[in-house]
Amino acid sequence: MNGLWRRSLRASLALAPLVVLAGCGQILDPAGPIGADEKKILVNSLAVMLLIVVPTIIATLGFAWWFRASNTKARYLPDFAYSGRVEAVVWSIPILVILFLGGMTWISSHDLDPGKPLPAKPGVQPLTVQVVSLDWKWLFIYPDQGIATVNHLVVPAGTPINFHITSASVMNAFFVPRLGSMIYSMNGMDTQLHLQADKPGRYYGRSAHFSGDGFPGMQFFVDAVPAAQFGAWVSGTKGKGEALSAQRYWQLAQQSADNPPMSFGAVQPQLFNAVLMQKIPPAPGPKLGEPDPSVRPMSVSPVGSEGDVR
Ligand SMILES: [Cu+2]
Repeated sequence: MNGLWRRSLRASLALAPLVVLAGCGQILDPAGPIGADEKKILVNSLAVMLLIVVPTIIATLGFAWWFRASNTKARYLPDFAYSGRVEAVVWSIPILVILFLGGMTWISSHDLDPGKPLPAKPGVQPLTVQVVSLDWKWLFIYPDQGIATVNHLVVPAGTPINFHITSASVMNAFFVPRLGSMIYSMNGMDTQLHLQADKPGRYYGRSAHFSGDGFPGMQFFVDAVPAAQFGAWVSGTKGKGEALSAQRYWQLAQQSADNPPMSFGAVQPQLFNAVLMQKIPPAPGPKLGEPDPSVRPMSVSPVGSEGDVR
């Protein structure tokens, strides 16, 4: 038992840096204005809280040392019951911190409202991307360009991107850590999010809300490229390969896991609205209580054996 405990402790210690690198490392290395502002809030609120935590820890150690039994210079007050001055310090500092953190949250929540468009530099046209979370992949529709991709997003760097996000099935969360602002995708709802990548680069994105069997594979890359290269990518994709008709969309919406990136050279107009208004019926979603064998082979222990939780 001791050995097992020590082994699992060692395993979790070994994994800790990986967890930090995978999640927080990306958030602490923002690549756009929203991500940068969110990092600033994170660091500022940490600093405000440390302003309380550090003096409290020092004072605790200091008091314990000063009022030790062998210190004859410390005043001994066995009947001490109340001090107005101590009460004032103990209550006023937390109240100030709450006011300060609350004020910071109020201001930044309005500043970073996901529905608020980002300012575009003169001559830069913001890009609209419609996002649909399917079982279990991301569909990105470029309505103005008339193309679509799956599990791969190409955007021009330095250009504000207006995302319209919905889900064809259960709830998911759209999250590109280095660009900022995780936001939910929900069936029948048009969630808006405005992000921008400042520099060309490849940024990791994923679903951040568990949505069933194929959830681990709901990952994608955002390739931010110079504006000219984006134009070339659009014309290289447009009119080539498959078209995303309503029928093809219905096929795509069926459950499948670990989908490689793909693109469509044409998209049926108003497809996003048809999904949103549920003119196309919602995708199946995870089945409760039974693993879906169509998703991928899964090792399922026979009913009644160890590990069966029903
Ligand atoms: Cu949640």
